[in-house]
Amino acid sequence: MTQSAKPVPPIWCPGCGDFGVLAAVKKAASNLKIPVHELVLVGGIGCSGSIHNFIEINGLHALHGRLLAQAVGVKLANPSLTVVAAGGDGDGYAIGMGHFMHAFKKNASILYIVMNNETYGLTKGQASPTSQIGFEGNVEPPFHAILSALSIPAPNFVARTFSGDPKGMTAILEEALRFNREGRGFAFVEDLSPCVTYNDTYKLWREKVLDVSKVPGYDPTDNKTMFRLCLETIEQGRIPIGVMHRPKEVAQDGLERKLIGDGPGPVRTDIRLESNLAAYQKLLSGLS
Ligand SMILES: Cc1ncc(C[n+]2csc(CCOP(=O)(O)OP(=O)(O)O)c2C)c(N)n1
Ligand code: SF4
Ligand SMILES: [Mg+2]
Repeated sequence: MTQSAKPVPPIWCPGCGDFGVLAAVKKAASNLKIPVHELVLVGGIGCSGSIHNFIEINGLHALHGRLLAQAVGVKLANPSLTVVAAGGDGDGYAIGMGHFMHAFKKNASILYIVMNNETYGLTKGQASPTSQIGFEGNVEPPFHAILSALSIPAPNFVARTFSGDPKGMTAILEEALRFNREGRGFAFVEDLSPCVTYNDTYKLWREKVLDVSKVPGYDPTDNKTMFRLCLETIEQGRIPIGVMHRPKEVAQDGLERKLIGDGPGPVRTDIRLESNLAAYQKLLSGLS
């Protein structure tokens, strides 16, 4: 068993949306009774990425935009762990974009939470890939991560939450973690997490969020339906939240199972020479 670090008080600005994510992660993990030594949180670089310092957990601070590679690595090394990657919109959708798209294809059973505040909070409020046109001189339309997620035909869990609705967020994180722990694959949850210092969107988002489960035709088992429904919701000036993809199949489809099967993974495999001598000699004889 590893020893988890003791948490320190959050250094976030009072009112930052990331507090809601911290509380919801703690509550969801405790509701599911996940032992601390089985839980790993890989943080990105940014205000959001420091979340692992504020919770009693095995934490790892990844390189900027590379938290998914590191989180998938942790899962493949020891599939019995519950692995959460958490970072910002800059981290995930700018420098980390390549890894982000591949994560849906790879489908390792980890949870990725993006705290989207539509800005680079830590570096003092520049425009990010999700910023609205006009924010800090931005002239580009915002990137919609949920639409990209839904465009990939993979059995991932996809959802969006709002820090102004902590109850809804906790329920969704709980479902996502359950999905991971059943080995069913990748879970992506984008949380709308206002940066009260550089981009205070609380009031606007509270008025505009729309729970997609209330929209006629809602069917989270069907990507095509949900892509259209979310796109139309955005075109109407609303912000879709809720579960966007909940695959029908209950197959244990995670990458770790495809690569490792039911085995314990490299971390728990006996790699001593004396235990593997016969296999080693067979390998050598094949080379001569
Ligand atoms: C390789 C590299 N490039 C740039 C930076 C500077 N940097 C630190 S955090 C950050 C962006 C943070 O924005 P986001 O991921 O949205 O997190 P937030 O602070 O908004 O939670 C950048 C560009 C860095 N640390 N490393
Ligand atoms: S600068 Fe913004 S994102 Fe960073 S802690 Fe403060 S409110 Fe949160
Ligand atoms: Mg950000």
